Amino acid sequence: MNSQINSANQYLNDWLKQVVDQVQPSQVKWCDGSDEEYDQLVSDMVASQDLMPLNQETYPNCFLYRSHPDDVARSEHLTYICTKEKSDVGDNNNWLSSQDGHQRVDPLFAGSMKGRTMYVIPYCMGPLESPYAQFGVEVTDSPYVVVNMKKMTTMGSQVLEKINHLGPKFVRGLHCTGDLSPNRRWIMHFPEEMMIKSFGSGYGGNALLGKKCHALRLASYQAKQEGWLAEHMLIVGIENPQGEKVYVAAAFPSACGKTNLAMLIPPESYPGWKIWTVGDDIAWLFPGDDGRLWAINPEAGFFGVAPGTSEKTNPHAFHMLRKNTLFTNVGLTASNEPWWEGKDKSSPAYNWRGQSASESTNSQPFAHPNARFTVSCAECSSYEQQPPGGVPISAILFGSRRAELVPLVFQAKNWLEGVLAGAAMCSETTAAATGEIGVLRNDPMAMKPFCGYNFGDYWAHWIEVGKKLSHPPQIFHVNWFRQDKDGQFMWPGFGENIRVLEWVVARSNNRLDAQVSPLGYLPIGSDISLTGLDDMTPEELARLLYVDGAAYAAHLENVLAYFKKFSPKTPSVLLEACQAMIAQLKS
Ligand code: GTP
Ligand code: SPV
Ligand code: MN
Repeated sequence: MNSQINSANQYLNDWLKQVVDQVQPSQVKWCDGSDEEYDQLVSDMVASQDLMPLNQETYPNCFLYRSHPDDVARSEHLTYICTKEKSDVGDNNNWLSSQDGHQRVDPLFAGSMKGRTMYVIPYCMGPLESPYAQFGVEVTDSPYVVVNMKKMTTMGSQVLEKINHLGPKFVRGLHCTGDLSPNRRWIMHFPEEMMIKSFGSGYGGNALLGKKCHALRLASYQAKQEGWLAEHMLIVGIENPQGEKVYVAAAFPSACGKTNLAMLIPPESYPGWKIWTVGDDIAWLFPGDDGRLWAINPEAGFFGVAPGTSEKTNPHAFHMLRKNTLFTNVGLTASNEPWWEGKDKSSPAYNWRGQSASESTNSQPFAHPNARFTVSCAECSSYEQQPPGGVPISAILFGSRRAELVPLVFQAKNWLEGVLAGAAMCSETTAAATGEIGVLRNDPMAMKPFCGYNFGDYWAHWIEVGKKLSHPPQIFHVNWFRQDKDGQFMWPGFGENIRVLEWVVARSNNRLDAQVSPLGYLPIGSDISLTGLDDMTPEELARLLYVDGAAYAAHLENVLAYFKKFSPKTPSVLLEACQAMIAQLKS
């Protein structure tokens, strides 16, 4: 077996030989990333009934994967960052010493691929020719992981060619499916060793190691050392009717609207406006020599939430899903088409576990709430091929899912108050992670599950990055999810979010006045256009923009207590900015 470990990178060979000795696969397969390889894996998985072909007339080259019912979302409580010092990692993460981390998982990997094929996936995060690209090798026994990585990253022979010349500078990711018991599941990160060991889950963020494990947890750690940021952000280009385009990055927690905003189609009342999709989940942000902040999307595909995706809410996504798409945990119609809540007028015949409508319990959704689609960026009609050097960011949005309190939009007065707005984010939990849904928790910068180091150091790093920018992006906070007394969303959201983006762009270009408030700048009511939004009155808009000073101050008191948990690492300027804002809100 070891004779097959013959790359031109000795560091890679040494690690792979160790892995082979540990997991004892029956064969090793180097993934070349070709379409033929993908097709072969898909047909093997269809033969073994791990994948199900969907209706090939209406959904050509689309397949359904049903995961184990206990393996449907990220497992945050089983996710660890392992370092020498606990204080490097902070209370925002589960920590083990590196030694203990290895000791906990290594016995599970022993002999874990006996009788199975070990796939070696050389992958690249970011455009292959980008100076910002980062490389990794994922070893897995899951063909589902291989076919997903093919869509989500650049992978295969051309990447190995690059890794051959990298020496030790690539991430080593070891993944094994195991028996999928949550009792034998760990997602361990070793940032000091550029290593990930993931055992016992086949699900997206736990198993596609290029995504959250590498491009956020390890990358954020590396970015701190090197002076850049790895963030849970979408990237869009916003083009106005005059043809001017600005780029915006936005951090919303999982299942809080990144994919939807990234593919927004403006309503008819916004002729000439167009949104270009650069990325929908992760952004790497670099201070440029010109004092601006430059962004790349390290991913090559979308791993998006299916429920709620419709012709009306997200037409770009709805159409790109009609071919070449892998679906995970959606329901099925009688004609073998994928089905999810909020899709269209069709009815489901089977739920995500394959039970027929009569067998499935009433009131249970037919698609799992975290059912996903995997599709290459190239399939999206609004996708903009990114330049290797990235795109310049004019505005950053932080957004949370808040039924109450948080206004539709406000603009921070400066970088520091923008960092405060991001760090103060609280959001209701969603089905993207296992655990209770709808629980309000602190989720600074939408990075609670993804920051690979101590939040105190992270906020300090954000402040430092701002100091390098002579032309920093303006920072905004948005909330699409405010509800009225009857629990209805007050803001129509989706395509109508362009109305807020229009204000964001105008403010970023210094083209519009605003009201000054303790929170920052608020729109003058009529500056958020309601043209064509027939069922919304200016009074309703005013309610969406209303800030209850006392209640907001109380929220920030809680935030302040949260910040202090990370002291002495929490920057004192952040604490002071928070205290000053509380005082202003109260007066
Ligand atoms: P992850 O992939 O988990 O990081 O999620 P995401 O942030 O990309 O969220 P996504 O865009 O997939 O949206 C998640 C859910 O929120 C879907 O069910 C959407 O239909 C819903 N949603 C997205 N945008 C809006 C909006 O503007 N208003 C409302 N009410 N719901 C929205
Ligand atoms: C998220 O949960 O934020 C996702 C899906 O984008 S996963 O890849 O599982 O992290
Ligand atoms: Mn995400």
